[in-house]
Amino acid sequence: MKVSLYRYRLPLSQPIQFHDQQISVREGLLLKWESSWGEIAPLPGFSKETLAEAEAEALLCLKALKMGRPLEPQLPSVQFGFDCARRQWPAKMNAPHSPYILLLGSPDEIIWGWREWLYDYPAKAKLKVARHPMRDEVAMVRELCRMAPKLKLILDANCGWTREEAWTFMSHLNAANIEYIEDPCARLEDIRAVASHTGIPVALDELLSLEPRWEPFPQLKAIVIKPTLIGSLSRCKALIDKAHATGLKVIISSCYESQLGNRQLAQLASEWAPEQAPGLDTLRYFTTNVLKAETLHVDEQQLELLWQS
Ligand code: OSB
Ligand code: MG
Repeated sequence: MKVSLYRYRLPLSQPIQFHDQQISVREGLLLKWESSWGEIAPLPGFSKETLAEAEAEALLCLKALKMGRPLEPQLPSVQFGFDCARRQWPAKMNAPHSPYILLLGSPDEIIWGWREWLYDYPAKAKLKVARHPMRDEVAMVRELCRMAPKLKLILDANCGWTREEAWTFMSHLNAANIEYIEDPCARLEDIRAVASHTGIPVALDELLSLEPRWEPFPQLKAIVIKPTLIGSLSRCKALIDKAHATGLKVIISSCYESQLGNRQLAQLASEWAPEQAPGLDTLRYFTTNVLKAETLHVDEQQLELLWQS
């Protein structure tokens, strides 16, 4: 059996900021298992493991396998990459449900950029909040809803508000324009409290990997699954089954994986949550492609070979 591990470095069209980390180049690993691929790309500021730790664990597991003593990876991004590389993918991948759009930037940039859509705007768009002064963000949401009255907004606070801040912001919203707010606060009990007081629907994303014992509550509308953060495909599937069993929507979402990982996530989304627009619009911020345009096969020339069995 032939296994290879590669590293990629892909420039981004604008720097992206997560918690305390900013990146302008996305780095990750691609694992080739016979002719099948998987991606290992912990996201700085989000994943608990670094790329160096993920690489060390992947190498450890591959070397153990070569010695005939297979070891299963423990880090979420490595579990996801190994599971994808060992999965049977259909010869013809499903046509993905088109993702909702992801708009990054300051409130001014978002409003300015929105003008390009004129009357032909998308049904759903996602924006980050809890990053700029609250007045500006409230004004941005109002202005977008004025320009695009049928638009449904997905807002994501990335756990950035206290209970009081979330309460203030959410009391200014008109529930009719809001699909849901992801992770308004860092604690589940605060999210429950503000959601029930304001009636604004919420979704859990980051909190899912921190709070494995979450339970549904009336304003909880959806859970966001980022397999790179959750880990093995069976763990993702168990979370999805729990959500579906209680009537929650499931949004399969990316973490700025390359085109390879994004395509696999689109396939998983079409199998696991076919009725739901996935959160896969992160590719918009890449300027080069690890896949060859004609064949959509991985362009191994662009990659740095780290290890081969
Ligand atoms: O906060 O949801 C997030 C991407 C990387 C890390 C965190 C997040 C995201 C996204 C992905 O927003 C796109 C999406 O979920 O729509
Ligand atoms: Mg989120």
